[in-house]
Amino acid sequence: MSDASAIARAPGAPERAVLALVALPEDAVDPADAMDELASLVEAAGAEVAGSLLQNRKLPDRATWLGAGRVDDLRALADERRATVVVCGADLTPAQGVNLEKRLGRRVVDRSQLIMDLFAVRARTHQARLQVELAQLQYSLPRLKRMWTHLDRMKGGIGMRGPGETQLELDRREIEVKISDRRRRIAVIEQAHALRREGRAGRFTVGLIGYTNAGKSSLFNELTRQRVEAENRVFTTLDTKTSPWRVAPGCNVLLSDTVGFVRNLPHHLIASFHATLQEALEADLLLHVVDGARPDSHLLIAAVEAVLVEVGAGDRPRRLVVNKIDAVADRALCARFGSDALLVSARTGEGLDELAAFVAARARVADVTLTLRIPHADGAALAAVRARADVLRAESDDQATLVEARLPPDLAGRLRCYSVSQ
Ligand SMILES: Nc1nc2c(ncn2[C@@H]2O[C@H](COP(=O)(O)OP(=O)(O)OP(=O)(O)O)[C@@H](O)[C@H]2O)c(=O)[nH]1
Ligand SMILES: [Mg+2]
Repeated sequence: MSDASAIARAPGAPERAVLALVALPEDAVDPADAMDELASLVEAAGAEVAGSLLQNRKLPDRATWLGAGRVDDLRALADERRATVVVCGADLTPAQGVNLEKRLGRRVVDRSQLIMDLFAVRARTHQARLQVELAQLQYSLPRLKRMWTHLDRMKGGIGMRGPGETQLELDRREIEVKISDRRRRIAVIEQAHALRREGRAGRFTVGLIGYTNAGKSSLFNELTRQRVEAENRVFTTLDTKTSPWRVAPGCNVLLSDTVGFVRNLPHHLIASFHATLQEALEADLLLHVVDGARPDSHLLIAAVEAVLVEVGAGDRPRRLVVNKIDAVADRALCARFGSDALLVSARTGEGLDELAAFVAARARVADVTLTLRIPHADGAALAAVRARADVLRAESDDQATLVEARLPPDLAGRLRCYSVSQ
């Protein structure tokens, strides 16, 4: 994977992109917001936005996505702005891609390619790299006919990084071999993950999920006192990190931070990021983090819910956490999130105690209250109680410590041999 290629540059200059969007009557998202989001994805991929064109249509054109007249306008705009690439804000069929490239005389990148490309640039871990590669290879398979011989010189730009770059030379068989190789390597990683999760059996786990840039990593850092990268840009996090979070005295849960979602996340990406997402999605409780300062937050919430359903996590217990409350001028507006929503700010710390108390209550639902007589000889058992149980009463004699405590179920099971409860 040619991660180092970054965005294709004429030496020194970022790639110049013209954006195109077809607004359909059924679109929930305001076209201006959709265009802004497309621009932020393009900029995050390292290109410069040189212009944009929007067309309202009842349906996309089967052959060229945009209507014929608008394709000519787009060509003129791209020529005038000296754009090296045209980025379309939706997925194109292989035929639409070929036709548009011919008519526009430059590379055309669709939304899936753009997002996969962005993931390719951001991927830091071996696992994330393999997962993006797999998605890109699968995407390229039905598009092999799209031989951009006329554009051969322009390798290495958005949508061309990673295996896409070699798409022109590889035949289907080679790609299929690569796909099965990546699948095999990802399966090995999935096994390691499953083992790690097994090791945590019995611990209450909490997953932070939400739209990209909602502030998940910032919250994770505040709550677990860790340092994962948090940035004002999309898709900063592409892997899953899990750390203990002390939600109450004697109550530690495991908190996971993971990759953010975006609307219409490419299916291939969702499928290949299965291993990464699994750790967060299998949590006992999901905290759905939304940027409360964004006026379109209800659309972001809906987009995240749609991805959850797609990955089979639509029925996981979850709670809405409205972040960036410090940036909301009129708090009354937060009523739209419903009375169950937890209002927080990772920046100022507001609401984080309430969030911890909420999670502690959930984690403790299954707790068992026991009175244990733990012999001094079993120091490990006493240490485990001190670390993971809520100690209500403790007294020692010369042989043992008598403790009354609320214990998580796995620990209660292990220590039941010391129980003196009725
Ligand atoms: N005002 C304000 N900004 C915040 C708050 N929490 C996070 N941010 C900012 O929001 C931006 C995104 O934060 P991240 O924590 O990287 O967001 P994320 O959800 O992990 O994003 P991805 O990993 O890209 O999905 C950063 O610029 C943060 O400084 C908050 O409570 N208030
Ligand atoms: Mg993050």
